[in-house]
Amino acid sequence: MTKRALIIGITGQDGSYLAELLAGKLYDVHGVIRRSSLFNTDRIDHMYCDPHSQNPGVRLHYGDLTDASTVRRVLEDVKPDEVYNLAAQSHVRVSFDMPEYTADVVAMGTLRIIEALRDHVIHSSRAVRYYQAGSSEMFGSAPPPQNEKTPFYPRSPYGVSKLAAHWFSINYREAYNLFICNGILFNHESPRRGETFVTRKVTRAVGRISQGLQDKLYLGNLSARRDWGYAADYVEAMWLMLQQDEPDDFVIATGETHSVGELVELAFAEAGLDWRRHVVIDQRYLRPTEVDNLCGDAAKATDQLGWRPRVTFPELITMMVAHDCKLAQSEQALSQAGFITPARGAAMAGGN
Ligand code: NAP
Ligand code: G4F
Repeated sequence: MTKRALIIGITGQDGSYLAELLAGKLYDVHGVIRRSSLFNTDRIDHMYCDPHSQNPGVRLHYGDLTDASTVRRVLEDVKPDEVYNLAAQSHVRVSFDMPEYTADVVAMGTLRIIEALRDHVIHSSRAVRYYQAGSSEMFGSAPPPQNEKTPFYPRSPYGVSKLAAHWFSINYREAYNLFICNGILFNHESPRRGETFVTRKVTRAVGRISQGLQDKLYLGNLSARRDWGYAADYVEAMWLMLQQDEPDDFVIATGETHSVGELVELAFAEAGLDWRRHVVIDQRYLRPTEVDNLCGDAAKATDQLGWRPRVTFPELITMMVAHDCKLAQSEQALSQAGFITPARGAAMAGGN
């Protein structure tokens, strides 16, 4: 029997890798996308086919987590076996600028989905499994190593909202006997990472600096430490959680921590550049409250799911720098041919 999955947040970094993973396992993959004035499907375009063709590939439905009625309708139309909620205003710094919106999407949005799920399961008598994308930001200032038993102490509107979503999910699992799993994922990156998260901001800058498209890179706190893994490894853990006999919550991490400064040094060295000549500290990228040190202990996931990360931190940075050097070469060629103006340079150097 073909399984059907609904990925909410399919256009994001993780959504795109998860869609590939599930399509590879012959799932019928559906995703929710937001209406936008420009196409926002770059990360999944390679999987999308004309709906009129024989094999429609990934199927997309308009929806938004701020709109309960569409969430409900998509669930009823698709009738999925598995639902993955990866949708979020996922930028921590931006959550300080847009706290109410962040809480609406991240916390209330989750509640809207699981409320709809609760009714759908009752009315359809179908068993539906649900994955909730939790975050190591929920640990905030709890000292490392952090695991499933570590008390939470979030430090941003994003972290607080993710924690509300986490507890809503646990409450619905216990109250209504729903199959709901919380993944507590530490930072995971890739060449598809959004360009304003620090790893990608750095590797994009390395590529552009090496092509002469940019000279400076403006960053905030170089001392913060993160446990960085590879996104494609992490989506496998999401799927594994939903294949277990009982729903549960799992930390997913590499168990290794590095500072932003180490990341910068490694990425610039990869392209033969001296970071000290290019990196400028700009106060605007500091956060009102910072999460200083994240390092996860994923022993439970290894024991119970058989999951472990494959790609190491240096391999991840090499992969991202190589990708972004190629991207910068194309940008340079297109700009020299007069097809584009590299005006995004300023935004690239400074965005969040
Ligand atoms: P991402 O690249 O920012 O993708 C977020 C996705 O959510 C995009 O598809 C986005 O659509 C969608 N979205 C945003 N607001 C929405 C709304 N109101 N209604 C419906 N969809 C909405 O994030 P990611 O890195 O893939 O992360 C996936 C999930 O894991 C997120 O919930 C994130 O908070 C969480 N997480 C991420 C990490 C990490 O290190 N990557 C770690 C822990 C937890 P558009 O493309 O239209 O913007
Ligand atoms: O790359 P970041 O923006 O990721 P952050 O805040 O850790 O959040 C990411 O990981 C979470 C999991 O722990 C996810 F839940 C969340 O959705 C997101 O994917 O920042 C990492 C560190 C921070 O300490 C930040 O202060 O890098 C520091 N940093 C220093 N300069 C910067 C910059 N971060 C950004 N984005 N931009 C800078 O210029």
